[in-house]
Amino acid sequence: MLQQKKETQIPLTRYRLGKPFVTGAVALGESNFSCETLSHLQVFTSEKQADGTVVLSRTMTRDTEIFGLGQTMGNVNKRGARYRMYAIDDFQHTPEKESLYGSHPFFIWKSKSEVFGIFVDYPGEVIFDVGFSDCNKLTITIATANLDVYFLQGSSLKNVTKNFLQLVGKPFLPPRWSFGYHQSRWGYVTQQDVEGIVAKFETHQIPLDAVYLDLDYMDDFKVFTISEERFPKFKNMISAFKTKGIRVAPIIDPGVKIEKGYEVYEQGMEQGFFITDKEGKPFQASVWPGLTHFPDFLNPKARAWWGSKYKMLHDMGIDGFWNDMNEPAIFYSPEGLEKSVKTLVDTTTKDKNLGIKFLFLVDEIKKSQNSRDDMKAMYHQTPSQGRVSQDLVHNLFGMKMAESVKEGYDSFAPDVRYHLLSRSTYIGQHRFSGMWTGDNASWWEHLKLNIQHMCSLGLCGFYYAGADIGGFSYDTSGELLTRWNQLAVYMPLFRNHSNLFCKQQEPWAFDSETLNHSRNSIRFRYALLPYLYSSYVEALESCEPPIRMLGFDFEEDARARSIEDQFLCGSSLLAAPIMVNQGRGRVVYLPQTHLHWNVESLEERSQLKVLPKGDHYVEAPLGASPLFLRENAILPLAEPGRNSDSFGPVMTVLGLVTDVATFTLHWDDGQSKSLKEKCQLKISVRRTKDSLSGHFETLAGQLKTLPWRSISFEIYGIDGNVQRFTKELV
Ligand code: MIG
Repeated sequence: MLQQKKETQIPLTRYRLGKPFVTGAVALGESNFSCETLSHLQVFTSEKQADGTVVLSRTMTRDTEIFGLGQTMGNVNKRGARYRMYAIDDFQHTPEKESLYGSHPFFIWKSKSEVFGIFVDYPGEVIFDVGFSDCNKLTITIATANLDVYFLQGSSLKNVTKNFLQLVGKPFLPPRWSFGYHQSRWGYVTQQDVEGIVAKFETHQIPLDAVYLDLDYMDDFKVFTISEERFPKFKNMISAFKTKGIRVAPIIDPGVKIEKGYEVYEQGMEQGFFITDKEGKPFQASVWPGLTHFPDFLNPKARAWWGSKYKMLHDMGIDGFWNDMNEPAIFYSPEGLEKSVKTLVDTTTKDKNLGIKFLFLVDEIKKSQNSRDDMKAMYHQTPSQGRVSQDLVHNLFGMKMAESVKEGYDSFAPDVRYHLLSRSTYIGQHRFSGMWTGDNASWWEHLKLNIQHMCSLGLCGFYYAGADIGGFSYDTSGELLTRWNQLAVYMPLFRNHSNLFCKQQEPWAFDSETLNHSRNSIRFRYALLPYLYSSYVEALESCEPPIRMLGFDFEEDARARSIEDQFLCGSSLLAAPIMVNQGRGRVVYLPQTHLHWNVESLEERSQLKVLPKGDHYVEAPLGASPLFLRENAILPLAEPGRNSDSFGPVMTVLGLVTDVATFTLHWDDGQSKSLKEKCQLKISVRRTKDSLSGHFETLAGQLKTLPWRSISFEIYGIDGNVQRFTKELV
């Protein structure tokens, strides 16, 4: 079924095999690219296997690097390992894990002679063997003969990424408060707990934008209910917080408790909105509330119904949510558990002397958790292909759940920007949802993973993302928290979260030194907020991820492309945080001249030094984190207040300028989609042989809507000397 060649605007081609499921990943209309059959794909050999799978393969040259694949373990350069796209709730993010919560089957092939992108749009299992089994071979195994493969031609990483975002759409813009500091913990059980936490931020004079509610705010884990016992004045709490500029984000779990009289259950049953089993009866499995049914987010009517449920929370003043357990996560299905128990009983009855068999039995019960058999036993009702097994569209569950929020808001609050984190994600979901990286651990290794995840996710379109600061599982130390805060100040999502079973990890939960370091980092975050927010807004246009690997900007520099423990934040900053216990310094590679600031606190800016391109050992005592500002770039720094709505009147502009540097500040009311009170201020600094000057120009809107009244320039020259001068804005 060869289609005729179309006038392509973007250098990309879709190669189709069979009748693929429409995932919704692609946002661009077909008329904008050419379409061919898979057999025409030239860069990869495609082969249909006897078992119905399709294998794409290609030999990698010695210099081939592979980037992308989103939320997977290991390096930013994905070569040398295997990855499996099949969303799973696995909280042990150890190096050998091939699947995590998200599925992002997009990568960029980069070698001396070629740069191109490949997106395998298939929502079931896809395995990428990137030089793992054969070190020179990239093999993609797709569990179907119905799929779309998009080939994106390009000339650079930047260019391929940009084209990819034309195809799958631009990321969403969350509200401004999404860029503030967020405190969370599974374990703020009562209203008093939550109020106590918020009060502590005031006592310790630490800015705060949001606090999260985990499972315990619900009545008996019933989604879209609120426990009157534990949160007797829920609504009052929300509005009291809101007057202080603090938002609340409750967790939303998809499992609906099977309970007569419970509204969500009754409505779902009445209208047939739940996922069904083989016989067509609602599928049952156990999650937090015990036995539950799962909404069928692939059915548009069910999705609309679920989306409308968020209105109850919106009406109370809540516009932030985190959709959890949406891989979907399953503790067990009665059938699955029965099978495991039977094996246990049978084996132990027959054999009283187990020996090595015991080791298999230890894992037997675990087999019923998140089992593939259960996914195969679940059925969606889809508009395009009727009844479809969950297993075949598995990776869409989280995306379609998030889409329900988007559709809900479109209908009941169309101009409101919501804050949304989703645990499970698929390509394209970034158009209407953010994400967090799930249950990491309080391990030093997960600091580096945080960077690697963010760099890989950015290439796949996920700009609004972040990891649990301090680590979700296990006890964290004050030092680990300090270093994590120093790293995460640059990430769009800046949230401290931990689980019920570990030590508390709020800024004050350790010693006074940790408290001071945390306060410094969080205040520094607020100083950066106008920069981060503006960079995010710019990124939506430029398609340059707000957090990216060095190789993205310095593509011709092989050394830069190999760096896994430094990253770029926006167009001005390079961060090289300390990521080892007791580390008091590190080697940093600079791909060009930078101004080095060992950030201790916002106010401490006396030791800044100009460093040339190359390797440097920089010291960083526990309270300090190495930051680098590019030559001919400037960094706006605000005076932090209580939250993302309160800043002091002076904006400092720090820079290393040898020629010209500009930065455009983007600001608006922070909450409307229509960007009310939008203002764009272009700030520039110019150095000539005998003068240095600062300028500003309003590109859009009115200066009076900005919180700033003057700009205080602090500009370094290549000789390391600084000049300071101030300009009034109004
Ligand atoms: O199985 O709601 O990733 O952030 O605190 C644990 C309790 C369920 C997993 C989420 C985590 C959340 C936790 N949830």
